[in-house]
Amino acid sequence: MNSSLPSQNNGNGSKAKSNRDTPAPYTPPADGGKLIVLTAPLSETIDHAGYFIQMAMASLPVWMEFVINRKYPKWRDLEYNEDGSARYMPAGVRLVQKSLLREYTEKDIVACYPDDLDKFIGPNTRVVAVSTHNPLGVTFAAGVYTSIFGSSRQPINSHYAKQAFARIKSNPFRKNYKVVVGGSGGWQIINTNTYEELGVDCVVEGRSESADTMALFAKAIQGKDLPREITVNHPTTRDAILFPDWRTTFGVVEMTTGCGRRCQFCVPDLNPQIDLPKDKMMEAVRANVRQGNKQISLATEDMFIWGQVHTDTPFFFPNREALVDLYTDIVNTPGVEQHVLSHATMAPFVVDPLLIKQLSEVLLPKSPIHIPQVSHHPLKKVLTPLIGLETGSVRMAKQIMPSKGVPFSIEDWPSVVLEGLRVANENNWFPMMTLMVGNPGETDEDSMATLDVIYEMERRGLFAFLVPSIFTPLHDTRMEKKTGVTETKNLTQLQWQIMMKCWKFNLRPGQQSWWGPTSWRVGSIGLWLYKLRRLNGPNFTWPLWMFSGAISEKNLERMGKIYIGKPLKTKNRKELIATMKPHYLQYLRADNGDLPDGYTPPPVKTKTEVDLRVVA
Ligand code: B12
Ligand code: SF4
Repeated sequence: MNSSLPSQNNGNGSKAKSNRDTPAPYTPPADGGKLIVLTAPLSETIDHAGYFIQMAMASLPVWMEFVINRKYPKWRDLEYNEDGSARYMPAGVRLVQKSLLREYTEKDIVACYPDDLDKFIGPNTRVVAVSTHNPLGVTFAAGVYTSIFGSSRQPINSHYAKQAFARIKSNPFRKNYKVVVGGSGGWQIINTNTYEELGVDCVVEGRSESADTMALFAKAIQGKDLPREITVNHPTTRDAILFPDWRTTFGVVEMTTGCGRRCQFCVPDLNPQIDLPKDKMMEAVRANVRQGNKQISLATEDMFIWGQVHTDTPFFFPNREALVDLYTDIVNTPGVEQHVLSHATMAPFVVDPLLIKQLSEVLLPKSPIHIPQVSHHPLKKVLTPLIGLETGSVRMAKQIMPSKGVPFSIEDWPSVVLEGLRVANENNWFPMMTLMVGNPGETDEDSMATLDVIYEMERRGLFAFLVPSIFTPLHDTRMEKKTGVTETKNLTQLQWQIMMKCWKFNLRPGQQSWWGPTSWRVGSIGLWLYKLRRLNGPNFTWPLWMFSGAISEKNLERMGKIYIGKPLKTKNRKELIATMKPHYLQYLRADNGDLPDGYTPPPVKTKTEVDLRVVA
C-alpha cells in the first residue's frame, strides 16, 4: 500500500500544529482547568496516514521509529479546535465524552492530545480519563514483532502511551485527581500490574455508557477511593449504545458489537451481538464530515452480520439488500471521500458472492488503497478487510474456533478459506488475514496443515496479506488460562516457517505492504548473524534463509530444512453447499447458482421488510 496510502495532509482547513517533543515549562491553566480531562496516546489518535501507520506503530519496536519518521515525516502534525482541544480522537474517547455529557456540561469536559494535557489539567481537575487500544503492546500481532527484534521490545505505540501516562503522573496537581483508564487495551495494565508505574488509579473494563461507569466518575469527582479494576455492563440493546457527535480517528463509527461465531480466543465476541441503527450511524458520519473528516470506517467484528442480527434468518447468511443499502448511503454522504473496511469473516464470501460483487461496485471507488500488481479495477483500487484465518489445521480449528466457517462445517475450513479468497480476489478484495502460531497443544502436523493452505494459495495465484502472530491468551476470553508458546525462541522450525512464509508471501506482488516487509528486511540475514540467531533460537535459522531467498525453497526442502505444503484438493462452492445442513439451504440466494440439483429456494425477504427491522 506504499504509494497508495492517503498522503499526509492537514487538509480540511483547520489549524495544524506540530506536536512538541520537549514539553514547555508548566503554567497552570488560567481558568483552573477542566473538571474532567480526556485523552489517548498520540500514536492511537493520528489518522492522516491511514490505518497502516497505527498498525505499524503497534508492531515496530521503538528503535525502528525512524522507519515511520522517514515514511511520514509529518505524522506528529495534529489538527486543533479553536479552544486548543483535539480536533479528532479515537471513537472510544468520543463515546466517553458523549456518555459524560449526559451528567456534566461541556464546560466541565475536554478531550485533548497528550502534549496539551497541561493546558487543561489544573486545580479544578478531578478526573483524567485515558482511552487506550494497546498501551503495552502485549496483544497478538503486536508484541510478537517487537520481541523478534529483541533488545528494545517496546513497540512505538507503547512508548507514546507511556509518555502520555508520564505526563499525567508528573502534573503538579496530580494529587487532586484520579486517573481512570478504559478501552480495549485496559486489560494490559491489569495483567502486567503496571498501575504504580503508569500512575493509574482504576481500569474500567467495559463501555462508558454503563451506569456503573458514570457512578465511578461521580466517585472520583468526590475524591473517594476507586477500585483498581471494575467491570461494567455492556448495553444489551441497540438504543442504549451512544454515537459520537464529533470527529473520530479514521472516522470510526460503530456498526456492530459482538460477533456470534464464538471463537475461544476472542474478546469482542463476549459482547452482546448487536447491529446498530442505520440512522444513528448516518448521523455520526455526518458529524465527522461536518468537522472536516473525509474518511469513514465502520467498526465491526464482522461487517456481514449487520442487518441480520435477531431476524428470522441466521446471522451468518448476510442480508444483501440491507448491507448494500447501508454502504451506498455511507460512501455517498456528501464529504465522504474515503472509506476503509474494518473486520469481516470468510464464510460470507462463499455464501453470497453476488453480495461481494455489489459491495465492490459501491465501495471500490472510495477506497484509498491501491495495489496495481493485483487489482484489476481500472484505478487499481482494492478492499482490504481484516479477516481471521488463524489456522489451516482442521484439528486445531475444531478446538479453538468450531463455528468460524458456519454455515459450513469446520471440517471444510481449508475449502472455505480458499474458495472465499477466490471470490474475494475476483472482486478486488485482498484481505489482511491473521494467523495464530503456537496455539496451545499445536503439533507439527497442525503447522504443516497451515503451510498446506498457504502454499495452496500461492499455487492457485490467490493473494491476501498474511499477518502471523503468536497465540496470546487474552484477558477474559474462553482461552484466558491456556498457555501456548510464550517466547519466540521456543517456536518450532515449522512455526517459524509459517511466520517467514507469510511475510515472503506478502512480498510476492511487490512492496505493497511497506511496514511489515520493511521490518523484516532490515538487514534480514545480517541481523540474523548479529543477533537474531541467539535471540530466536536455532529453529529460526532455516526459515530465515527461506525468507531471504538466498537458497531456493526447493533446495531447502531437498536439504530437509523446510516443509513445502502439499497440493490440496478442496471443495468448490457447489460442493460446499452440498455438505450444508439441509435446513440452511432455504437461506441461500438462487441468483448465485450452485444450489443442489432440483432444489428451489423460497423467495427472499423484500428490502422493505428488512428495513422495517433495521430502523425499528
Ligand atoms: C477500528 C479498530 C482499529 C483501527 C483504529 C484504531 C483507533 N485508534 O481508532 C486500527 C486499524 C488502526 C486498529 C489497529 C489495531 N488494533 Co484495533 N480495532 C478496531 C476496532 C474494530 C474498533 C475500535 C473502536 O473504535 N470501537 C468503537 C469504540 C467506541 O469502542 P472502544 O474503543 O472499545 O470504546 C468503548 C469502551 O472500551 C469504553 N472506553 C473506551 N475508552 C474508555 C476510557 C475510559 C476512561 C472508560 C471509562 C471507558 C472507555 O467505552 C467505549 C464505548 O462506550 C476494534 C474491535 C472492536 N469492535 O472494538 C479492534 C481492536 C480494538 N483492535 C485490536 C488490535 C489487536 C489492534 C492492533 C494491535 C492490530 C495490529 N496488530 O496492528 C492495532 C493496535 C493499534 C495501536 N494504535 O496500537 C483488538 C484489541 C485487542 C486488545 N487490545 O486486547 C480489537 C478488539 C480487535 C479484535 N477483534 O481483537 N484497530
Ligand atoms: S469470527 Fe472473529 S470476531 Fe467472530 S468470534 Fe471469531 S475471532 Fe471473534
